[in-house]
Amino acid sequence: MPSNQFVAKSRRLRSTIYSSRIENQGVTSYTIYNHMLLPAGFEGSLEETYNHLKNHVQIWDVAAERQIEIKGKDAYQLVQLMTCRDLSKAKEGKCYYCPIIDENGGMINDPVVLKFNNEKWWISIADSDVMLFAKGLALGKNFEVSITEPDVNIMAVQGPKAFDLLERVFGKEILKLKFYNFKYFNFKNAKHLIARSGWSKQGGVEIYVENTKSGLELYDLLFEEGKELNVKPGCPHLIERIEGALLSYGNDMDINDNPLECGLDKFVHLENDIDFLGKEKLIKIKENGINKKLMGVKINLDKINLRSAIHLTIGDKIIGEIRSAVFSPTFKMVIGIAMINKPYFLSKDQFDIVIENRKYKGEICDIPFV
Ligand code: THG
Repeated sequence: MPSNQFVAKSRRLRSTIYSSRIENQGVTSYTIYNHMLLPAGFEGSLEETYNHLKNHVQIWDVAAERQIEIKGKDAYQLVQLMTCRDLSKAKEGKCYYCPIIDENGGMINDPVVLKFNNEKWWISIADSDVMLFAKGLALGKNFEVSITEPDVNIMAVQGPKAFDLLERVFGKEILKLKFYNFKYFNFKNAKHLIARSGWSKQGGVEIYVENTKSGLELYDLLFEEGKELNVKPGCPHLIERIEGALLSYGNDMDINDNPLECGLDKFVHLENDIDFLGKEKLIKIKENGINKKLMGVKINLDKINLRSAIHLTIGDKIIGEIRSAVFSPTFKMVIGIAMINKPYFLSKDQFDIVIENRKYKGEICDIPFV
């Protein structure tokens, strides 16, 4: 079957400030994220780019992680209304991974939230229209806030040699940046917000570029200075992110799942005196217990290509569905993230999965994978 379909680019499927560069650097596929191009592959096999990410340093165009800026007198109240994570004691200059939920506790998004001060926040969103949700809430609640999507284009520097590279450009000061903290650093007459974060478990930073000219000069310099370190362009990596159990909104979970079902209990604060949508619902769900849960699965297979969720069965019974999966060179089998129904997530049962009319055996396990 021929498979040379292309995505037709247009203003609506927005390019990023880095698109022309990565297209000269060997990007081979895109996905669409927040109505924007997000690179999904570069030259070399998936396993080669995986090994490179785990051993060297990569620069990623993750501009599709859009910022929703909430500014004004009621900014804290609005941000808190959207998330079940207690932000009442959040500190300026820190990032917070936060489930955003609706009135039923359903997941709307799972962004990184940046606190500048009580009256200015950025919500660094995964793939859903948080700005519209925030605007609706602010209008309904008569909040005094402005809600915008500023032109911020993140480039991530990820991999074990990320700080070797960053030190060459920003000096020793950058080494002091702590995990999930952010600070402004000067480069060529502009300041760039840099956070120690990123969608890999290999370490590194994300540079929130607001000044395009300076940002592109920085992008080029990182590649120049990184030659000795074997720097390469890259993108969020399917194998690495599944092995690290970093969740992907829209793939692993959506509005039909609540944060307790997603295993995000650490970020669900029901005891405190804060006001957020869906709080009563989540309290009830916690009391009654969840009916399904995101779990790991391991399948005796040497490749898989998931386009949509596939049912997992025991006998005639559907016990859940696999939502993301990939062959892992580390575990030497297919690993995946699956929503498993009660009571099967409690016992680590063996299941069957049918792919192209053939049946394979797999087993349920905890995530992160060990
Ligand atoms: N960085 C920024 N914005 C983003 C992402 C990012 N927006 C979209 C998407 N990624 C949001 N989703 C996630 C999912 C997981 C994590 C971050 C964003 C993550 N989790 C860490 C972990 O699980 O180890 C840390 C969580 C914590 O302990 O606070 O990093 O990557 N700017």
